[in-house]
Amino acid sequence: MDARLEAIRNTVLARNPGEAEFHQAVTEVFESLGPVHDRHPELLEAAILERLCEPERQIIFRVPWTDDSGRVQINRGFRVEFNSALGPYKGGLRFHPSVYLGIVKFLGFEQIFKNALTGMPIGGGKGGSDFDPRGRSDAEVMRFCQSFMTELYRHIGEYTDVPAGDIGVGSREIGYLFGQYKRITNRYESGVLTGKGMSWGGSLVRPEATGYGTVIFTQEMLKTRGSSFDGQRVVVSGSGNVAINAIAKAQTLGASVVACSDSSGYIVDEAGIDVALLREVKEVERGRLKDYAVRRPGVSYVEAGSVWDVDATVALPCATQNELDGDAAARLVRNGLVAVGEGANMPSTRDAVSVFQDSGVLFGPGKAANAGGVATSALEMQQNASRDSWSFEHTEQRLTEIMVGIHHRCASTADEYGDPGNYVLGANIGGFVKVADAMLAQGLI
Ligand code: NDP
Ligand code: 2IT
Repeated sequence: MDARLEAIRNTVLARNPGEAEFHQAVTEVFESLGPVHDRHPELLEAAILERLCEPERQIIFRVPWTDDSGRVQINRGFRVEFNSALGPYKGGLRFHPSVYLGIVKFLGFEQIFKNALTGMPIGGGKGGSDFDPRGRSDAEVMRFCQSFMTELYRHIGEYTDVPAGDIGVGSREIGYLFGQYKRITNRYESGVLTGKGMSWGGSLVRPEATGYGTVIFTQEMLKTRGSSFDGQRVVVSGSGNVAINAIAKAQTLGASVVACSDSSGYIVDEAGIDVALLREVKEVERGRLKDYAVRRPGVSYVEAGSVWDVDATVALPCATQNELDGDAAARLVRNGLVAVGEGANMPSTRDAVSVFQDSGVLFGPGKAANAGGVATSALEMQQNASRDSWSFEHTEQRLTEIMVGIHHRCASTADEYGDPGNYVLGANIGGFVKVADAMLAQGLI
């Protein structure tokens, strides 16, 4: 890392002790930015990096609610409003027991660059709670969401901060959150949340967008080697919103998707995953992958274990951060891996990224490859602002153009900085330059 940047990075780490994931995300971005500061020393003068690493505002709040047995439960809520140089803060809410400030900040920090890469007018933010929705009734989830919004509503708004879903937050949770926002404010402010239901302001393609976009980005990478998804053997981690839609899209492009996982284990389905059955088990019944294996002949279920033990030519990690380490990366590479598209945020450890890059595997980092979700959220905001709704075909076309555009921006930036094919460098510099320009133009704020 450039010595000037390393000094700033060390100060950021010291100012934010114990936030390992935030440290990791900052370090990875800083490792790419030396050459930009050689060309633009004025960025150092204006302390752009120090400002970028300090969120504009961080909100931490108590979320009290009662469970079905009448017991009082207390969770912690977060919203980190990281950077508004390009537009209102935009980013999802994560409900998972592992959530703490370090995870919300890593996600919010990544979101700044991702959102810049989309070319849409959106700043970066993220939020969530350590609430675990697993095993909770609908009524409990609703009471939790209502309590969460009872604090959050004063901080968000169409022109201020626009949350959406992430792990543990899908259309059900967005519905309860929106209902409570409307009730407290007495405003039908569609653009305050994205990922809404289709009959009340949502956008077609938003549910599919992250998974579809990840596959479109990966297909663009494959094209640079004269290849495509057709005939690839694909392994996907996770079996939530991003994973299921990545599986569906990869299959329509001719790939054979043979494995996916949840936090309990993974399935191997050599005949190709049956997406309709997977949706039934995971989305309708909110069940476990084990149930899929029970219902479909010829499928094996491996309890615990790592889905990355299954050979693949294309890997799409779509579950969570740091789920794919250096050893798993080396094993995949030895067994014929050609490309990785990150549907999740920071799923590959720094060791894994090095293994992929050193061995010439096409590697699409999350902040580029999974930007289709937030980009389609911005399309939802556009439709809400004009009180319009677009067709599936039109919206999917827009998503495709945006993903092809992000790929182009990453590839051409990597070329410009003398490291062709390095999408990590391209994404970090491409996103950073846009945000830094806007911050310089807007003065010291
Ligand atoms: P979902 O909640 O729909 O699904 C998450 C999936 O990942 C589940 O299969 C879950 O398994 C698994 N998972 C979650 N946490 C862990 C863990 N700690 N260990 C192992 N498996 C885990 O979330 P999404 O599909 O929306 O999100 C997946 C990833 O994609 C996240 O990294 C998210 O930040 C990222 N992302 C999401 C976007 C979106 O639009 N939703 C946009 C861009 C990125 P289980 O059910 O067992 O918990
Ligand atoms: O990580 C992400 O980009 C998301 N969870 C989606 C954010 C959004 O505002 O749609």
